[in-house]
Amino acid sequence: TALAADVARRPVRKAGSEASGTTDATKLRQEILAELTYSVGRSPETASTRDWFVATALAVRDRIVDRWLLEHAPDHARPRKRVYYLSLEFLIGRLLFDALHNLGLTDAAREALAGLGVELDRVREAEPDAALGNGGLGRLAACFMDSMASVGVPAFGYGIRYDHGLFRQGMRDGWQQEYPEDWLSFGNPWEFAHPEIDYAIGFGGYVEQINSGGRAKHVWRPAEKVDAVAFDIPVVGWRGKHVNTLRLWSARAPDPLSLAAFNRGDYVGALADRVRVESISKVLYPSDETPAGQELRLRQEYFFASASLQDLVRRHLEEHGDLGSLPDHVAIQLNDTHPAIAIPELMRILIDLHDVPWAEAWLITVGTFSYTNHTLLPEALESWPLPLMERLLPRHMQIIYMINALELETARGKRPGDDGLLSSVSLIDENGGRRVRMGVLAFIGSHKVNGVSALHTDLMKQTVFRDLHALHPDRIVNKTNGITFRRWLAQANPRLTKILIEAVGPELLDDPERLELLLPMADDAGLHDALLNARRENKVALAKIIAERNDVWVDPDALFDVQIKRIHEYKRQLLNILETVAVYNAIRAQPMRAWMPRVKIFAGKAAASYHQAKLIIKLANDVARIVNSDPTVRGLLKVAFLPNYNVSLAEAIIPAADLSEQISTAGTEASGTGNMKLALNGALTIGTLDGANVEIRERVGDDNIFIFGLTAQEVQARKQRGFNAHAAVEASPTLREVLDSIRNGVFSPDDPSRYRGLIDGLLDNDVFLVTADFDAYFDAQRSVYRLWRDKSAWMSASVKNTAQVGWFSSDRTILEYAKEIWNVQPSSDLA
Ligand code: B1H
Repeated sequence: TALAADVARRPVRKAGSEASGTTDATKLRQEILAELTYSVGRSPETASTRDWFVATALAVRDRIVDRWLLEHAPDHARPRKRVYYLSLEFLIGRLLFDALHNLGLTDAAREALAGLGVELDRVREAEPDAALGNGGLGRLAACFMDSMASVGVPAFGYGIRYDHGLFRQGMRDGWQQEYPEDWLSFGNPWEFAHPEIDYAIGFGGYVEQINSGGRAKHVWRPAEKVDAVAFDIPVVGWRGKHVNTLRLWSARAPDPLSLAAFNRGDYVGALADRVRVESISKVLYPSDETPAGQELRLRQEYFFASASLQDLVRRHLEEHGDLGSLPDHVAIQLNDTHPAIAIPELMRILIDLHDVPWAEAWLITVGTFSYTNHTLLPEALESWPLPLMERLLPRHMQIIYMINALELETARGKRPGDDGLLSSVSLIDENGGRRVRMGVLAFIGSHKVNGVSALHTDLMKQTVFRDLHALHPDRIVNKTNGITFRRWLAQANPRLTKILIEAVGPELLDDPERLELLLPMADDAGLHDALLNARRENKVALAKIIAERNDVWVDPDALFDVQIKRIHEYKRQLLNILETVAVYNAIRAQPMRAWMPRVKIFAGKAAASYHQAKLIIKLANDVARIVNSDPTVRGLLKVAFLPNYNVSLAEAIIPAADLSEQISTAGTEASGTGNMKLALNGALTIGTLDGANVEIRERVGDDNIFIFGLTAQEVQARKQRGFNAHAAVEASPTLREVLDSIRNGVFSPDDPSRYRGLIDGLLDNDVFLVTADFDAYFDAQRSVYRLWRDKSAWMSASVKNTAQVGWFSSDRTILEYAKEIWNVQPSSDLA
């Protein structure tokens, strides 16, 4: 176009100085064009949507970098205490709207691109969804990065730059198929490669004892070395006030190839070592709540923990000169036990490399580290076999034995003769092959240990860490999870956000607890209408996605009932499917009754090796096929399992949800964060008293949430008594009919015995008490219908949800960590 040609004729590399006086959109347009020309190497006429995305991202990145460099300039005021958030997962998703929104550039970017004939929303979708995480734990790390930059906590996130994130989920005949994910295949415009920032990471070998000036010194002689290379992504906070760094490590072989092998003509062999070494950062373990247990995973954990510690120790020494002051300037947060090997690694660095005596090194270590526990499920508690640890990390194993000996001595002093206590707090698990318990290591190496919801923290004290808690009664604290409202409200749901800002003012964007100002308007018919219209548009958009992906037509006026999360038996998607079948049976029994139209929406991935979870996906799809095509149902009940759940799909589903399914067996879901996102967007929760649901109920009030089922205590008691599913089924004709129909192949006519094992297993050993909670859940769903029928009552409850969950902002969570765990001052407090 003439316009594009005109602007392209005078591109500017840095428009900042030259374009003063022009509007933000004009300036941004010039910057985007300059990037398109000089960085992407394309003209506007030939640029693809992806090219436009890259150009836009680079232009926005430039704006972030200016602030970033300012803050990290060497002559900047004396550095404040920093937080290092160590996590094997950062589920960051797409970043363009994060950056635009936080910089206040969304409208300018829309206008800038429109002037070039390009649509911002299409550009947004050209960005790959960075899935460097499994689920809640990884998404929490991403929300925390946003909040730390927003409240002004100086921080680095440290993780791994996986070449391949969480697998892409496809469906074949309703069965999950895993395909490799390839987010980096077209480059990543947000990152800065720093090949010059690299650290050698050792593995294997042996430990030599040498005599140095009369003192025994240990020298680890690793057999293998891998280089960790830094890639930095700037993380800009709200209103661009502060920029932190997400530093991800990539593995690089010290020797790119074996020339000897190459010269022999062995081309594959020439590269073999490199491929083996670099496999460390190739792929994210898709395990979720079931630790992988493979050697490569342990290598990943040590690789990134060691690189991060070497990096932060170097920075600390440059700034402060001595390691004794480390806890004054550095707080390291361990996101679950996955990075816990950092504890003996810091001890090794202090003792072996800097000659710090043991006792002092231990004080420094405990003063620096803190640990977040995210699960109580026994199968998810990480432990490593001793022989593997001894082979891969011989020096760390010596240090772990020493830590253990000293800890047990202290325990013996406090509780003489209590052998049960000693074996429960020991770092070494002696039952069934000796293993190192990473939870114990993380606990005793930290000054604070936190759970992620009030209930979860209480249960931690009573169960997994009961004895450690008795020995260290001040160590466990609660930090209820949160979510970033910038992404999960403002970006994901602009229609709702607009209404809320009109109602309570734009200050909402700085302080979500202002949402409470909505309360007096909870019954306002005008507000209800506006909200209903916005929600309907969101539902139409989701209906379109469902039509495209599943070839299923759904009615936007039906109740959208959603369960979106990893597929796991404890999360009880099965319970939801059983209720779906019960409704189906009821419709078939009385086809002409006035059934309330409802859409059951499921999405989530199952770990590739988790057969039961994959069978549950298949069941959801089988039920969907039968129900959706049954003419007697007349479309009043629809079921859709949306494939490939990820952050972007969540952003489309959550604003369109009416009902949020949070139905885990009480005591199993540590917190949940999807529950917060859905309630914020006005969905009502149907849920158990589990995780953060408990605190959501406290805030929104019993009348505005559908709570059902056994409590955590009752679950414990039932299990102790020995729960009998047969009796529960006998007592519930509805449930019996449901189980019979599934078991007899009503939903799997092609393979009538497909679900026999599933149903018999449920009757034999109903680990997650699905049958025990069925009737209560079914009744709760009937209460949902009753309320849904009364539109204004429903909307009033919906407003009361949105209004009262502002507290679940991750800004609030981060301020609590800053004050009670890290002892850092956020800059929002300094002003
Ligand atoms: C959570 C995990 C997890 N808890 C092991 N534990 C993993 C465990 O790859 N692994 O080995 C991966 C992930 N993830 C989740 O954390 C909890 O289930 C949620 O309830 C909680 O909201 C979330 C954030 O705290």
